[in-house]
Amino acid sequence: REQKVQFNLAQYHSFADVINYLNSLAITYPELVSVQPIGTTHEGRQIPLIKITNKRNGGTKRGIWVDGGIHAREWVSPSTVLYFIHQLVTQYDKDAQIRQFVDQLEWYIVPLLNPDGYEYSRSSNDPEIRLWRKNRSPPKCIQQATGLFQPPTTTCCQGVDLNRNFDWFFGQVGSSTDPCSEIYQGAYAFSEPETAAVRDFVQRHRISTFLTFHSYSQILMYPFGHQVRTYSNDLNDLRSTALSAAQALNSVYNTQYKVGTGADTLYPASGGSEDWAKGKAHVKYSFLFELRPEEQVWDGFLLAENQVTTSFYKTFKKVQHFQIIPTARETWEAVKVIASKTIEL
Ligand code: ING
Ligand code: ZN
Repeated sequence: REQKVQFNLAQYHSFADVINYLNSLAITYPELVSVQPIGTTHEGRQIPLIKITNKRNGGTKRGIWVDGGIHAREWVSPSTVLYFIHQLVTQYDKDAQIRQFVDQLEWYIVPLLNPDGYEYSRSSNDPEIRLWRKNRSPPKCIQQATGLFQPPTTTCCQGVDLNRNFDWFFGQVGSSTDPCSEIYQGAYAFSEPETAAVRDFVQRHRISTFLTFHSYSQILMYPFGHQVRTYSNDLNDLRSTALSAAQALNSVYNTQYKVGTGADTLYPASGGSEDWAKGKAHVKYSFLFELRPEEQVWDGFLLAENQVTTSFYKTFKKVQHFQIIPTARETWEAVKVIASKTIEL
């Protein structure tokens, strides 16, 4: 059956290609896979969710939520999540551990949570477009003073930072009320169809583990990100799981990850999905991955598919590691550790 579903995981794909891939998996592996839309974006795209579980054994199973591509320019995130989907579906018959994951868990996976932003970022190499972060919510306009006795000008900008739009200390820190800002939080929590879709789906299903994938910086974060030195009361469980996951990731190519909260490792920011999942939806395990490359790289969103394409990587030594497949492979090892912990709950 693997030959029937052709999809090159080593390349970046359009939204339409991703939809076709998910649908062909559902047709080819009907006993494991279903695909459903969880919401419709401002530009009218349906956000697809793929559910992977062994449908022949019923009963209530724990759910694992996985999303990629919440930020448009972080292209390696959806690619990595698509690799997970491929592993779960095609290794079911070949790998006893994967079979256990698919038999005993319900995987709810959204590889492209922000399809409007993603397609926009693919539409040009102009940095303003390729490096787009937000969704494509309609223009919001603000009056700006230009000077004494000058008429104010009106500026209109599109897009909300979806990872500032969740209901967790919304609008408090590391976010902006300026619609032109890259970290514009939106008019109110869950104002956006993409974030409202996550909220509704997670609240209506039994989700034990929430995993959200970003790039870049090589950090595995646990809650909370809105304030330094602020943790959930089961910090020890989250931290030990994250450390085991980071160690498993490291064992593949020796990639070094930092482990900690977003506030302690990067900067405080409120309104993030990982914090909301833990603090408001009460999932047990909530983690945010910042994938390759490491923090110090300046053009890390332009992670090469499988060749050295960007100026920076030409001069960089560990070039072969900045690729989709190695990034996905090592990250999958971390996800398997977290999935095992979810089964043990
Ligand atoms: N990084 C996350 C962001 O949304 C984050 C990381 C979240 C840091 C919450 C601190 C708190 O800013 C990316 N990739 O945008
Ligand atoms: Zn991000």
